Amino acid sequence: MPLPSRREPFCEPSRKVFRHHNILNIFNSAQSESGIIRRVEKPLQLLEDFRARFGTAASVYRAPGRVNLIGEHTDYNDGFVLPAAIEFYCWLAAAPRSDRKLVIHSENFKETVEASLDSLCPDSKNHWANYPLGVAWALERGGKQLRGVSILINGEVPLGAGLSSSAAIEVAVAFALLHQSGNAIDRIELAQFCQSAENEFVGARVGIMDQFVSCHGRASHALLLDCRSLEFKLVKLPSRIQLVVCNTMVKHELGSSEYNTRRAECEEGVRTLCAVLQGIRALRDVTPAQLEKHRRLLDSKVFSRCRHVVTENERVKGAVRALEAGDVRALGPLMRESHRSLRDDYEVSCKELDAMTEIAGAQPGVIGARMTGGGFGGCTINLVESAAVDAFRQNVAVEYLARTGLRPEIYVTPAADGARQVEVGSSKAVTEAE
Ligand code: GAF
Repeated sequence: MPLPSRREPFCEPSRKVFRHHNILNIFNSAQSESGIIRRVEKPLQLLEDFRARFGTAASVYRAPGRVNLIGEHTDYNDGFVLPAAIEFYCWLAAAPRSDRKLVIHSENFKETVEASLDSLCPDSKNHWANYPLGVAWALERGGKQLRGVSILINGEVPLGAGLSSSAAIEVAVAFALLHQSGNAIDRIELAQFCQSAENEFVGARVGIMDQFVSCHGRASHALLLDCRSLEFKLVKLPSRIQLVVCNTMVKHELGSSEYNTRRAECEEGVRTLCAVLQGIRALRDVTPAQLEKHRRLLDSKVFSRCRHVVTENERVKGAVRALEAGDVRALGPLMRESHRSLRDDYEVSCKELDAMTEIAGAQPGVIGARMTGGGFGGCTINLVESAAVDAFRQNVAVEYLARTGLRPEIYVTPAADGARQVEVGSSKAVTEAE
């Protein structure tokens, strides 16, 4: 998330108000008042742009960003997460080449990069191209035989907003490279390749949540993921509830180094607890009662970090139980407590996220509200009864502006399907295929 090398291709060097990006504006113009998205034109436009640039026909692929309902900063502790893919995609058109080159043009950055598959190495720090090149590097290193491919990218996941624009580009590129090179697609492996690209090529020590849900998301469902075994379960979301994402318009900047610091603090906690809890490998193996019992062994800050993680894992399980029992209201207190824990114990919130959550929580029809993603800016996730969504959007926008001076963006998005090839029909209809 907030790592400079991961998100910062899209960010500025200090914590700042989010700068609008073209594609975000395009997305907003495609979102109707009711929040329903119409984007049949998108793949057709992309194919036209591709032909104009590369002179050939192409195939279209897309991979979604994500919003996390609950389970924050638990993925790299081998814990549990409950994200959903969202209807904001990284789109790309791709066609094979006769050489071993990747030629990648970003419509967002209006820039083309060229690289040989035989000598892939990171570009300058924070360059957007490190994500697609890193994915090719990870696939080749993993033994996948790739061919040269021309790629045109158009990302509509808001950049720097904590909705995983990076995972979306990684997964879309990996899917396209494998497909164009005639490789079978194993979605678990795909997510792992993308995570390795980000960890080892881009240099950001992120967990696997974002890439995994971008691969495995399902419309109308959240996804419970065990980040150790990578077993997952789709959890149906109630149809009378909408996912409403509120963008504070503050980029999650401080997160860069702080994300790694949090990871290191969790690892320190595990090292210390190993002395008294034999066999533990990660905070996933520690219960809240065990942590409390051995509190005196830990530095107070490390204890707080660990407490967030071990209690958050319990909240994820509670949230899934509630959804499966049809008791969506029970998510309210869990989301509230998750936000409080992220703010006070993990210290990854900021005043804008706190204000947004507080304002949202006071609106009629709101089931639950919390920050989502790595923190230090970005978005909140709100579960809102469908009938209350219009008033929610209006009231939150007005109150947040009055309180912070920032004009928020508020997106209503269904839970979406994971990465796929998009078949563009002649009648402008879009059908989706694996
Ligand atoms: C970012 C990371 F990329 C994820 O792996 C996860 O750790 C998240 O922050 C916090 O839950 O999105």
